Amino acid sequence: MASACPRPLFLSFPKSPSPPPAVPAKHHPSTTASLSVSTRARAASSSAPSPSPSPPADGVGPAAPTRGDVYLGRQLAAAAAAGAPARAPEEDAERRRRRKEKRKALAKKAPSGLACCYGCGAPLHTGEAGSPGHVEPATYDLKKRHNQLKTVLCGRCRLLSHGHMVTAVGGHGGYPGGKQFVSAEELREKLSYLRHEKALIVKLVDIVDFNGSFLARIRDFAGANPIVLVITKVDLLPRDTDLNCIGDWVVESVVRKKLNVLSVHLTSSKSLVGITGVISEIQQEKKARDVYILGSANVGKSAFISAMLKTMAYKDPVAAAAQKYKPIQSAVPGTTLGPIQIEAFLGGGKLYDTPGVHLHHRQAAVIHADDLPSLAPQSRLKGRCFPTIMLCSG
Ligand SMILES: Nc1nc2c(ncn2[C@@H]2O[C@H](COP(=O)(O)OP(=O)(O)O)[C@@H](O)[C@H]2O)c(=O)[nH]1
Ligand SMILES: [Mg+2]
Repeated sequence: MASACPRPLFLSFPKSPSPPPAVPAKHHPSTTASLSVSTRARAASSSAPSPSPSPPADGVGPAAPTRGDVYLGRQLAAAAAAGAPARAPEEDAERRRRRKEKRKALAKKAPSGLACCYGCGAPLHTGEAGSPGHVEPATYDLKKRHNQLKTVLCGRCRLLSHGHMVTAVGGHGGYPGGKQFVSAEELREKLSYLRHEKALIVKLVDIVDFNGSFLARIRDFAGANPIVLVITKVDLLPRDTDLNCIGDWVVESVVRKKLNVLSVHLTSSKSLVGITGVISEIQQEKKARDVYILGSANVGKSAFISAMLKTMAYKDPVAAAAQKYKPIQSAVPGTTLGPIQIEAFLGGGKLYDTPGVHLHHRQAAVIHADDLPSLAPQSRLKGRCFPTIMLCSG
């Protein structure tokens, strides 16, 4: 598949409805089909079984309807014609339940008026010192007076930006060590509104730990929204790696995992490889929707946003301005604690950095935060070939 593509680092899925490994979400063939079926079904239900068609009033014989029957029949027919509730009560209850669930999920989206730290997305406060979002009262008051709360970095983010490892997320999928202010489950909940939004999802996967960081149940977060798959940190692959082969392998893996994506990109936020390709794909597919960068913790979401803004800043003054207040990136997972809205596009739609999803099987869940930076690869990995021992029978 990769060899058929014009660009080596951008693997687009076939946009035909033939039995492709992954069907382009923008065509949504299955969605369209089900929509037309349900429309037809509704039309049929409103027209067809008009309740007890009234027999001719001038019928004769013993089976002739009484005047009362005729009256009742007419009343029912009139009610059906006026669009009286044709749905079963269970169907109504189900609809109501779904609408309530959607309203509840959307309420979890942080209100736009709430001031959050631009580094981690935690709401700003002057309460418990050391907790995410904490700011000195004097600074808070001054910035609030000048309407500049959007430019405030919380105390924890200041430490993180100077290389300190400050943990904040605990529990199942979080990691041990330090004070844990938020649980991994609470962070996951913060993303639950997303499946009800109309958005373009950019899903990030770390090439150094592809299966571990893949975030298997992405549709739980993304709903039916289209997904662009971005593989990060390719600068860490051994020097002679054939990226076309890696691309083929990624596409095969995605097909095996039964995930529908628009395209696959191999990128590095450090060397900026492949970033331009993702930007043009996003610009083409976002269609005035918001763009959400999703992925498990530490795959490089905040670094990817920085790389995007840096690349876009050459042409886009809005992206250039957004560069000043970028989300913090750090080797400690759980840096980003709430969706961070970034004004990055000239033509409408916002870019969102999101809290990483913590997975209990990743090394961060068992290794102390202080030891994590020494385990994170800093330079290219070196390939090793081990001799294989052939066992001959007989
Ligand atoms: N070598 C390399 N490191 C990266 C890249 N992207 C991110 N990182 C590092 O991975 C760690 C996690 O990055 P971050 O953006 O904070 O991850 P997030 O939790 O997904 O937002 C940081 O130490 C980054 O410097 C990349 O493309 N190449
Ligand atoms: Mg982050």
